[in-house]
Amino acid sequence: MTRPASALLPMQYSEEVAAAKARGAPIVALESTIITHGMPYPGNLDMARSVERIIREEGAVPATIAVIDGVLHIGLDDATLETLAKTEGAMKLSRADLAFAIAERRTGATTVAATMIGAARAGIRVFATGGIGGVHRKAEETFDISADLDELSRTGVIVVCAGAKAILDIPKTLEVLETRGVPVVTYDSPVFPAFWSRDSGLKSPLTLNSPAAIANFQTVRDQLGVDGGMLIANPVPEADEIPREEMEIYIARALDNAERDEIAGKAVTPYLLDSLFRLTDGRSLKTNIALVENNARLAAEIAVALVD
Ligand code: PSU
Ligand code: MN
Repeated sequence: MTRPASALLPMQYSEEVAAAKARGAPIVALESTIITHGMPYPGNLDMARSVERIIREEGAVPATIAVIDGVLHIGLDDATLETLAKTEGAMKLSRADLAFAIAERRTGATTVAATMIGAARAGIRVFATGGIGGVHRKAEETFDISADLDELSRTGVIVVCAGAKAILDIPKTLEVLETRGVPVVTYDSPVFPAFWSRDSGLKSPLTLNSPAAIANFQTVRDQLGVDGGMLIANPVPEADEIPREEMEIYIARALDNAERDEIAGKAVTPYLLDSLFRLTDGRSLKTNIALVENNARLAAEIAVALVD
């Protein structure tokens, strides 16, 4: 059945997020593709719960975003979070198909791009994730460039991540972000991080050392009328990192497997992540969870600084 043209967007706030909006409290958006396509169960559920807890501890309210049976949810209650973490057939939604899932009453998890759209629609300015999509290696042949990069250039949300994964071409990813006018700010370090590792071998375009300075930078962008998002890269804590040289060996193998299995399109990133979990005997998952938790904390601090 189609909906009448006059109907409002089917969008639902969790009670906690609705209350936070009503009192003007800081809110941090969270994506759901990392839950359904980024990590295996039950580690994915543990991660989803712990990032929500960390955001609350820091004085903000978490809003995990997903499409459930055609409704755009801004904030999930714990039972829904658990169901989603166990769901096998969820769509992986980006700008191209977020509206499709709502129109067709499907269930889908939001990538960075789709989460930014949902967050902006809900008036949420800060979003925490693990890693963003970017320019894939050999993109000059495959044209595989994540829609996350274009979204960052057009949608006004601050995205806190741990850098770009070395499964991507990091120099090309930074070039595209520069071309599109997306500020890339590394937190408390002059070098851009590479997800599992603190050092990508590349200098960060910009560096800031406090959540207040990041909030202030955003305020000046607003005053200047510069729209679009910004990317905050937060290096993984030293105790949890896997050195770059070591990861590179596993990454080379994962990329070989992907080529052999002729993986393309949306399936590439989930395939590579799964391959790496296996190749590292789950060690990459431990690091992945630690860095998302670290990002959730910083995102909450930025959200708090923005409302102060
Ligand atoms: N990086 C991760 N885990 C993830 C993803 C990226 O460490 O789960 C997901 C995010 O949702 C990101 C998406 O937006 O992969 C990018 O997919 P693609 O490369 O197909 O655009
Ligand atoms: Mn892609």
